[in-house]
Amino acid sequence: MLVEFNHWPTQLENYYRQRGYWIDKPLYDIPDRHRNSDQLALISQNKQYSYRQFNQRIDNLASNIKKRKLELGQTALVQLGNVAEFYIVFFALLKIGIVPLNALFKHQRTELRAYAQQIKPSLLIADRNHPAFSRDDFINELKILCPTLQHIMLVNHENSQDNLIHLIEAGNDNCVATPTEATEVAFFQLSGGSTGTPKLIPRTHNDYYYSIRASVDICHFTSTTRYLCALPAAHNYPMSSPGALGVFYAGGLVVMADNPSPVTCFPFIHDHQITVTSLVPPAVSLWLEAVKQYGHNRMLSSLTLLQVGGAHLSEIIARRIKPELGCQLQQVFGMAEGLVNYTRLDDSEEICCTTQGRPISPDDEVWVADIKGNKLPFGEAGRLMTRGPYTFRGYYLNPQYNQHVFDENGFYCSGDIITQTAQGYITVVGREKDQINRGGEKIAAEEIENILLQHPMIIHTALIPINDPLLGEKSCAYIVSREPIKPEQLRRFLREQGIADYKIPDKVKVVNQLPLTAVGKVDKRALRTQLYIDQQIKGEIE
Ligand code: J2J
Repeated sequence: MLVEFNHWPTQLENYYRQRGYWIDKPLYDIPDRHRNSDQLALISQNKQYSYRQFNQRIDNLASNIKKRKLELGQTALVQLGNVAEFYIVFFALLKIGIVPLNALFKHQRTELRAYAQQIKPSLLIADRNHPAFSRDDFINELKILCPTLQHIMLVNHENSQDNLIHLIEAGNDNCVATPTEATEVAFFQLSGGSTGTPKLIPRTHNDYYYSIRASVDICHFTSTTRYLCALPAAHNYPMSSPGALGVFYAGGLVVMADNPSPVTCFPFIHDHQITVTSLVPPAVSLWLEAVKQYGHNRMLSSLTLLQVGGAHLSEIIARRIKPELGCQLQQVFGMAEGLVNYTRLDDSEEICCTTQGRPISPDDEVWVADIKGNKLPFGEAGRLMTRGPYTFRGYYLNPQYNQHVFDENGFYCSGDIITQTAQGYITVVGREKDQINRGGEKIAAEEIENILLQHPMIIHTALIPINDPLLGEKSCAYIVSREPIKPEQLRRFLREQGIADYKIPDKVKVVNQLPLTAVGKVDKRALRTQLYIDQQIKGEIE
C-alpha cells in the first residue's frame, strides 16, 4: 500500500519535469552516486565513514530489514539524535521503500504517540538512551496503539537481534533497491504546527530531491564542502537547505555535533576545518559573545559561510557576523512544507543583512495576500501565499485543515506575514499563525493549551509569545484556575504528560479571567499587548 497524499495537478507535474526539476530519481540516489568513492562522507562521535563505507552500511541495514518482510510503502517511526546512524537509517529505509518519519530527539511520549497514531508504523527505530525508550513500557503501549508495529530496532540496546548497530555492521552484500516511485511519498516531514494535533508533511522523492539539488547550486556546495551539522539532524533545515543531504549529493563531508553551542562547535570547526554550518539566531548571539569574550575567531578561520534561519535574525546581529566571525552570512527562510528562500552568495551586504532572501526556484510562485485573499502590491505587508515544484499540496490525511490553509488554486498560506520586493526578496515581518517560535523551535499554542486543560484545576488557558532578548520569543501561559496553582505544579504536570521540554511554558501567569473578543474567543492580541507593556515597564525589553 502506498502512502496517500495530495498530488500536484498533472499539468504542473509535466511542467516540472520538462523544466528539469523533477528527475524521477529516488532519494537514496544521493549517497549512492558516490558508492565507489573513498572520500570521507561522515564523521560522528568516534566513527567515520568514506562514501564506500557509508553505502555499505546502508546496504547492510537495508538487507537486514528486508529479511523481516516489510512491504513497500509501510512506514517507520524513527527517533535518533545527531549520530551517523540517523542518515544510514534514512537512506536504508528509502532504498527499500519504507517511509520514515523522523521525530526530533527532544520529542517525548505525547509527540511520538501522535505521530504513531497517524502513520501506523510497522517499524520503530529508537534509542534506549531516550527517556521514552529506556524501558519497554512505552514500546508496548505503541504496539497496542498500532497493531501494525511488529519490528523494533534500538541503539544502545543489549539484545543483539534488535540492536541497530549490529544490523548496520552485519553483512557485506549489495542490497537490491526497491524504493517507492519517485512520484510517491519518500518520507514524512514534521510541521511546526499551529493547531492541537501535530501535522505531517508528505514529501515525495521528486520534490525533495529538486530542492536539495537547487540548494546545492545556490550555496555552491562541492566535494570540498565540510559541513557541521549542529542543529537537530531530523529538522528540514540542516537536512535539506542544502544541509547534510546537499553535502552528500555534492560528495562533501558531514561532521555531526550534539548542539550548536560555541563550546561544542568551535573545536569541531577547528579540528575538521569546517567550511560551512547552519545556525538559528540565538546560537549566533552565543557565538558572537564567545568570540568577543575569548577572541576565539582564530578557531573559525576555515569557516567561509554561516547560514542563519529558522527564526527572525535582527539586522544588528546580522551586520556583526562578517566583521566578528570572519565569514559570510546567508539568511535562510524556509519551512518543512516546502518553500525555501536564500540570500545569494553574490548579493550585497544590504540584502544579506536586511532580507530573508528569495525563493530557490524561478517556478516558486510567491505572492502576498491581504486579509480577503487579494494580491497586494510589492512592499506591502501581508500573508505569504505559495505553490511550486517542492511545496506540498496538503498535510497528511487532513482534508479539513487543508481546506483552511490552501486557496482554491493550490496556494499554501504559511501563516507568515511578509513583504516582497519586485526582485522577489522577502522580509518576514510577523506571523499570523498561533505559534511560538522559541529560537527556531516551534510551539503550536493550541497543542499546549489542550494539554493544560486536562489539568483538573484549570478552567481556561492561553499560550502566547513573550519577547526574549536571546531566543527572540519564549512562551507564557495565562491560566484561569479553580484554586490557586503554582507555576512549578503546572510545569511538573506538563512534564508528566511527556512533552518536549522546549514546549513547557517559560512563564506562567495566573489571572481571574482572560480578555475575550467580540465573538467570545480569547483575545490573544490584547494579552500580547498587555505582556509587552508589562515587559517594557519592568525594563525587560527596549
Ligand atoms: C523568520 N522566520 C523564519 C527566518 C523560518 C530552512 C530554514 C528554516 C526552516 C524552518 C526550514 C525564518 N526568519 N529566516 O524548514 O528548510 C519561521 C517561519 C516559517 C517557519 C517554518 C528550512 N525561517 N522561519 O524553520 O518548518 O514562520 O522550518 O513559516 O521549522 O519558521 O518552520 P520550520
